[in-house]
Amino acid sequence: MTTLATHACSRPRAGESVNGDAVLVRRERGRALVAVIDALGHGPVAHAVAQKAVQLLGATPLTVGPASLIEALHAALRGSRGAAATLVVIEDGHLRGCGVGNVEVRTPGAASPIVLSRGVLGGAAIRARAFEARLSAGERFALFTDGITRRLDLRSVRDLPLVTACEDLFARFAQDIDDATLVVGEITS
Ligand SMILES: [Mn+2]
Repeated sequence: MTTLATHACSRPRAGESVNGDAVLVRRERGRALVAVIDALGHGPVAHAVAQKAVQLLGATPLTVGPASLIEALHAALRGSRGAAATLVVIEDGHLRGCGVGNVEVRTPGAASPIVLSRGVLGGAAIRARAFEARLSAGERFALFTDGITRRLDLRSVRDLPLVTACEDLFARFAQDIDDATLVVGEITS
């Protein structure tokens, strides 16, 4: 069984009091789900959409797999302003994920370049493609919204403990112009 530690940093765009980004980390038997949602726009309406996504992901069994979780989100957000989301399910040293829109994922050991599907969850038809990577003990991955610059480099903090590493990256790469969210996960055994 894979043991996973995570740390998340998230804050609303400057001038907003609620966050249109959301993070969910959830464990179910031998599996762990890490999901990052970025509802379109920002402010209270985006916040409500992101929370709806969290609620749905909190109530869906992880056995269905990442592409089905994304499809369930797509259906649940229909009629809303929509969202981008990327999620990964960690199990037995494997990371399997799926994303629609621009929530980025960084992971070592990916079998092929990770391609996120275009589109908006809740909007027009999407094609949910899953991606996969192997993760060994001590390895880290990151999910982050577009409030964080893509220059983010996990290797630059590899000697720091997980919490410090996440906070350091967030301090350096989060921007005030959008809600910003970063989750770093580490396989601990
Ligand atoms: Mn955003």
